[in-house]
Amino acid sequence: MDKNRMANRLKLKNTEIDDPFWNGIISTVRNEVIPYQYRALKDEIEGAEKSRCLENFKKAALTVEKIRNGEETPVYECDKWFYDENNSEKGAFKGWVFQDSDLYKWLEAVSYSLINSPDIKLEEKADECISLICSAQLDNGYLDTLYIINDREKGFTNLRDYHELYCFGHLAEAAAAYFEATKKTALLNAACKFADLICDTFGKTKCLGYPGHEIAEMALVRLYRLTGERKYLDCAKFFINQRGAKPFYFDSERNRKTDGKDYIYNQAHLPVRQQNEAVGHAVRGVYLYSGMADVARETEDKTLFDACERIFENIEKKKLYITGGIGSTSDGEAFSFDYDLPNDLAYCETCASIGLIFFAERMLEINPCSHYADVIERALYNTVLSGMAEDGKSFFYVNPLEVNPVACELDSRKRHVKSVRQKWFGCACCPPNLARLISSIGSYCITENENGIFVNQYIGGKFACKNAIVEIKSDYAASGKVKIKITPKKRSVIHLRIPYWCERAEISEKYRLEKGYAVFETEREITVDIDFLVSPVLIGCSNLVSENIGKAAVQRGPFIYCCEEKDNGKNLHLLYFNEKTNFEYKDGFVLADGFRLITDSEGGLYKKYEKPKKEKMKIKLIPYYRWGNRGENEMRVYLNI
Ligand code: FUB
Ligand code: ZN
Repeated sequence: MDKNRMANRLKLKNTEIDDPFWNGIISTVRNEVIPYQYRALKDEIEGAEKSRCLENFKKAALTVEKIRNGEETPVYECDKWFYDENNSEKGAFKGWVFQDSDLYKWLEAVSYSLINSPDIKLEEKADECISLICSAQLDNGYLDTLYIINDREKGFTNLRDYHELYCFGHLAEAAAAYFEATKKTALLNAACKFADLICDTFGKTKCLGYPGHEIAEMALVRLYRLTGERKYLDCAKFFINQRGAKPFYFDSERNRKTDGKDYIYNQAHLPVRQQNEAVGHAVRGVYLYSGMADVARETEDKTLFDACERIFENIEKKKLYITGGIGSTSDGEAFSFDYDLPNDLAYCETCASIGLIFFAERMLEINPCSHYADVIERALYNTVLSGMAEDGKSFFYVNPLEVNPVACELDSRKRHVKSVRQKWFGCACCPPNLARLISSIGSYCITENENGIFVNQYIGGKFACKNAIVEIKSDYAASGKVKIKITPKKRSVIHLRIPYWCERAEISEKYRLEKGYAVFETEREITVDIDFLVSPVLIGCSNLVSENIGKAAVQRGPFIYCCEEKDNGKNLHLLYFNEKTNFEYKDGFVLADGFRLITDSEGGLYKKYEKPKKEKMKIKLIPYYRWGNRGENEMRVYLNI
């Protein structure tokens, strides 16, 4: 860990995005997704699964009022992950145990949106929600509507499953963001009060537990950075160091003794410094690894950082889909074994790719190397964007690379795969996560340190770094052309990422190559013209991925392409690329030379082998993130070759 090389992302308020590709997406999130999610939280969307989120906060606020008035409050069971009319009483908590986090994520997205686009009405709505949240907090700082409504005695008794530390993490993230956006302190005070209680509850001589679903670790570091309260960092470190310690805490809290294998799901099977591989529930994993990277940086803990590097390498080299998706199996929404990357059964939760971006961004800041930013780009332009419809009104939770609507309906192994985006989900973790990432995308473009700046994502806009103003005019998404004006305040080393897909880059300034960046120094204002020559290419996959032998995909710039039934007819498995294909690029589509096998069902299911008959065709491909916007149909990323 070289402190001199470490860099920081810019604060969102110092960035102003203006980009032909991203403007539309950001305004869809601001004008459609954020208001839509507010209505979803209030259960106002017809035909969508109920959220019950605000309803729970109201019930909790009422309970708190009763407690303060010395009135009796009912006790309900706290023994499930999900509560509805059928399995719980009327006055009890409803929804998933982590339902509170949806409101926190919405508030975080709102905060980022307010930073770049002030909106008094939206801020008023957020303030109302915040005052509701504050009125649902117990006097000792505890804040989780499930336990406040159902049974306060049970708080912190099922850390493995029931998510109160996860909800705290999202509360803290939202609180820090809302403070940064508005300087208002109500939510931050609530988060700190809960954080103080957590610090008083957990520790070497106190409760030895840690979160079953990680995020509190990185949230505590964020609170520490904002408030300077050292105990928040110490608590994050404690949680990380306790994971996998024996006796397993998750055993102790349920009075049993196991070999800990089950805790792979929670990344708690081994102490984190002994972990070499990304395992278990994918979102949990990348949130933990992000927290580990934060703590490693703040405490200069090399062994912890080494574990982060090993795990990142394992993901990047063996567990990452071409689309930037992670988590190959629906069994536990989890990472699978190395090179197990099925296309049709893939889980690839939108949240998992978002979490991967958090992890990669932290690694990039600690050790600026372009491959971290490459992973961010891969996840962002493909799986993350695919999580939302172009109109911002429906969402994917699971992002497979191959879909046949009939199979989704009839094959129970594919029940998790939806062939059209959904209006909302009872378990609605992904849409608000997507909203908070897209609304804060400005802070993922550039990192800086004392010596210079690193341009990591070529998104257009104006960026006020400490030692330079950087203005980017970008047509990166469409043509790979970018113009960057840099006005330094002192001599600065400029690093421009050469994207992983770029075979030939033309950069108007003379540069040397260093860790994947084109590097040069300047002390005067300069304008650099960049042309990352973009053309469609066929991409092969390691033959250790058994699924993709004899197959290829198409990539153009940062986008992975896919083939849809709408453009190519049914039975996409019959299509072959011509390996010597020419490509045409027209109106956002790529056209490739290929063949279609002529269907041969007449002779029955089995017959003497004959060379298959093919007919030539032009295969039409659309960027993966845009699939499923024209009705239900088959889709494939990899085709035969
Ligand atoms: O458990 C909370 C969230 O719900 C997870 O992060 C998602 O994977 C979904 O299971
Ligand atoms: Zn999710």
